[in-house]
Amino acid sequence: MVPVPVPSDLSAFWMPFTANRQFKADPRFIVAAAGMYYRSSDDRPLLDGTAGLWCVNAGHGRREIAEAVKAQILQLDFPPTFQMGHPAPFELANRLVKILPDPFKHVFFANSGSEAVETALKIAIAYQRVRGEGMRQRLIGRERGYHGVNFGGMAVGGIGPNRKLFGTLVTGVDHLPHTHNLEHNAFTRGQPQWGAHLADELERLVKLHDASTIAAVIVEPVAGSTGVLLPPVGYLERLREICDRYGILLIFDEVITGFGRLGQPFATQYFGVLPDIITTAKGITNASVPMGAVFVRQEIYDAFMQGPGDGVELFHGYTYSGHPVACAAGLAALEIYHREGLLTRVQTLAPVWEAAAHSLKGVPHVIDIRNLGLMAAIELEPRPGQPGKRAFETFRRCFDAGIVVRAAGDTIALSPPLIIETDHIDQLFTTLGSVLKQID
Ligand code: PXG
Ligand code: PLP
Repeated sequence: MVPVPVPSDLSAFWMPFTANRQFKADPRFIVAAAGMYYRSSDDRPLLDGTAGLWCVNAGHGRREIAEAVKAQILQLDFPPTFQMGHPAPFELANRLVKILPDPFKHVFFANSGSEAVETALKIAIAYQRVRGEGMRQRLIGRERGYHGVNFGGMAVGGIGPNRKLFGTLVTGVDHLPHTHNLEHNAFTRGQPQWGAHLADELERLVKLHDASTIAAVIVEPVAGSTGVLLPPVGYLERLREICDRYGILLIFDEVITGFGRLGQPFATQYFGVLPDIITTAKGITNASVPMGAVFVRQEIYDAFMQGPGDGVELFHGYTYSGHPVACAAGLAALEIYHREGLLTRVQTLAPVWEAAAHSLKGVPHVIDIRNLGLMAAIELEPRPGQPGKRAFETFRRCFDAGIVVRAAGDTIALSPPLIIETDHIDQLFTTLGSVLKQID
C-alpha cells in the first residue's frame, strides 16, 4: 500500500465527542478501508466491529457508490430543491418507500440523524397544529435515549453529559424511564421478558401533563449509542397502544436500526409495531455521504396538503435536503443492499452472532451481555470511582490488537457491517475476550 501521510499538527481540528488532549498526545489514525477492514497509519489491518459508527452496513470502499457519486457531480453537482427539482431525490424517495411498511409513503430529506430528528419533532408539533390540536406541544423522550446533538434531539435525549452544559434546551419535554435492568435481565439472549410495564409510565405522564398537551413520543426501538438497550417483549406494542388511546404520535428513531441491522429493512418491520414517523440516516448512503431522512405516514403528509395549493405547506428545509450527491450515493447503496440481500441477511447471521457474544459470559469484568440482530453489548463492571475507564482501555487495547469496538460508558458496543462472515465474528469476540483477560 502507498503510505498515507499523517498530519504532524493536530491542533486545529476540534474533534467531536473526543478527549482532544488525550487523543492528540497519543493519536490513533485510520488511513484506508476496504470491506470489513480498516488500515491503520502503522499499516495494520483493523477489523471493523462497529461499521464505522453503526453506518457502513455494506462494508467499506464500495466502488459502485464511488462511481455513482463521481458521475453525479460531473452531471449535476448542486441545484436547490426549494421551488425547483432535480431527478435524484424523487427517485430515491420512491425507492425508499418500497422498503417501508405500507402507510409510509413520503420522505423528507436532511443531512444527518440529528437533522432528521429535528425535522421529525417539528413535523409532529406542526401536524398537531394543522389538524386543530395546537395545544399539543409537549415532547416525550426516554432516559438514556440518544437523538443527536441539536437542541430538540438533545432535549428529548436522555444522556446527562450530552445535556448538562447546554442551558434550558427545549422546554415542555418529559422522559420515560429507560428499560435497562441488570437485576432482572442480565445475560438475556435477545429481547428480555421483564419490563413491558415500563411503557405504562407513559400513562403517568399523560395524567401529569394531560394528553391534550402532548404532541409525540420519540424512542429508539433499540437504543444504540447508550449501549444497546433492548425493548422488553411487549414494550413497544404497549407504547403504541397508549399513544393511540391518547392521540399522541409515536416516532421511532431508526438512525441505527434502519437498513438491515435487525434482519429487516427497519425495526418497525422486525418488531411488527408501526410508528407514525420514522427517522433514519447513517446506512441510507452506506455512510459514504452525509444524509438523513424522515418517513411519515400518508395521513400526516395529507394533513399538510390542505389550503391553497400555491402556499408552502411546511416552512422547513435544509440547503442540502435532497442533495444530488447524497441521493446518488443512496440509490447506489440501496442497489447493493438489494443485490446482496443485506437488508435481511442478519436473519441467518443472528444466531451465530448471539452464540459468539454470549461465549464471553464468565470472562473477567463482564456483568451483562445483550444482543439483537447484528448488535451486541458487553457490559463491564466499572472501576470504582472511574466510570467508563475500563471500557475505554478495552477499546484502546482492542485497537492495538486489530479490532475496532466502541466504548459507550462501561459497555463495549458491537455492530459490524452486515457483510460480516463467521471467521470475522470469531476474530472479534476472541480478540475482545483476550483483551478483557489482560486488563484489570
Ligand atoms: N438518533 C440516533 C438513534 C442515533 O444513534 C442520531 C440520532 C444522530 O445522528 P447524527 O448523524 O447526527 O450523528 C444517532 C447517531 C455512538 C454514536 O457512540 C452513535 C451515534 C452518533 C455518534 C456516536 O454509538 N448515533
Ligand atoms: N446560517 C446562514 C447564515 C444561512 O444562510 C443558512 C442557509 O442558507 C444556514 C445557516 C442554514 O444552512 P443549511 O440550510 O445548510 O442548514
